[in-house]
Amino acid sequence: MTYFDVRIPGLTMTVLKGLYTPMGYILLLGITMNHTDKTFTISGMSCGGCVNSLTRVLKTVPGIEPLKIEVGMAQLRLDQRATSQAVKDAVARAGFEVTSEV
Ligand SMILES: [Cu+2]
Repeated sequence: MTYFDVRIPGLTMTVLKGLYTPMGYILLLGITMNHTDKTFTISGMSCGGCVNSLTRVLKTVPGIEPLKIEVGMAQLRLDQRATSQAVKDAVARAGFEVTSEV
């Protein structure tokens, strides 16, 4: 079984490539999920170490995909599994605080 993601603007699809037939692989559509991109302003970050620790924590949260993380801000792709509160909680676990989001 091979899993891979197909990314189309506004849509993320997880495709399951599973069945091998005499004709070759056939593709099975697994999950279709909408996502939104949001930018969070974050206080308490000061260096690349902060960027690394925040990135590490955010990557553990289902539905959060870090797009770009810099000192003071995180641009994230969120699917329906991830709420703003989940982002705030994860940022707090990393030792920082969300001050605004757009
Ligand atoms: Cu730091």
